[in-house]
Amino acid sequence: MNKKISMIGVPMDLGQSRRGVDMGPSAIRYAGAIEKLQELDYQIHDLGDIPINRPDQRENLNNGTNLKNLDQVIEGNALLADKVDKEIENGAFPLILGGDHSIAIGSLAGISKHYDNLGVIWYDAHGDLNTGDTSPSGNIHGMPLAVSLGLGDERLTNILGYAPKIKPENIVIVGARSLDPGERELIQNKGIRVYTMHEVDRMGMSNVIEETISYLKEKTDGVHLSLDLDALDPVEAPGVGTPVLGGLTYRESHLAMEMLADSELITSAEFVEVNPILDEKNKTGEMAVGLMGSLFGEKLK
Ligand code: B3U
Ligand code: MN
Ligand code: MN
Repeated sequence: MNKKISMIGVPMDLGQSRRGVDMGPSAIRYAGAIEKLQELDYQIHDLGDIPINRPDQRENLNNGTNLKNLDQVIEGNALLADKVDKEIENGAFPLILGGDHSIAIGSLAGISKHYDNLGVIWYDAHGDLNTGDTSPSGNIHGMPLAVSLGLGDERLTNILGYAPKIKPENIVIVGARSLDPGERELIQNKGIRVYTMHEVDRMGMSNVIEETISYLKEKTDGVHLSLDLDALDPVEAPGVGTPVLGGLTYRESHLAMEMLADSELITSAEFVEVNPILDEKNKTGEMAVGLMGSLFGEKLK
């Protein structure tokens, strides 16, 4: 694993409706992210937080779309994309702290520029494959994977001036258990690989990640891990905006991270949707840091 990590916080809460997820980067830092990575001998550069502009009025809809806070989400993601792009250029591993999952739009825009065939592991209870047309909520945090495939509003898909950012056959979704009808259709039509909770239960996490690794290893030249804390069961990670019962356990998730560490496949990562307002004594922030430790090879120490 690249020993030089650039940490970038994105205090974004405008991609969804619940307040508090903008404090996610602070909660993750407070839970000891930097110390943990230093213990593992990484050289870590904390770049602080991307400035996110507050709208005068939240959820004010832009002309002709149902996308909430569109201008601010575009603006924040464009800044993030630039920052990520520069850090990769400087040879660092970008580690992005959310913020709601809409920030993956900017992360992937900045990262994918550097790869011909970027792979993406989307660790999430949701597919985040909605567009304005299929979204039940208008919340952009339910859309970043679709946007990265080049689907949806052009101002989102075209951040950094190119689209699409990723190919459907380079995506693996793990932990899904809440998919909207439009998302299911997209998964079918595009042939996106999904391990829902059903597959995790039947196959076991070990086989799921083993298959994921061999699937992506052959055809990608880098793999981004986008980890939404709501992939985990809300009993263990209660500090998220849209908890869904029946999620991944602490143990399954650590195993997944450890196997990814062993594979040396991961070239960038983000931890999103930690909402300390909804949390119990920063349990979810601490979960994020624990998983980060495993992803960066704690077991091997
Ligand atoms: N699929 C729903 C709900 C949702 C997506 N992502 C989260 N919740 N965290 C939507 O609004 O698109
Ligand atoms: Mn998500
Ligand atoms: Mn989710």
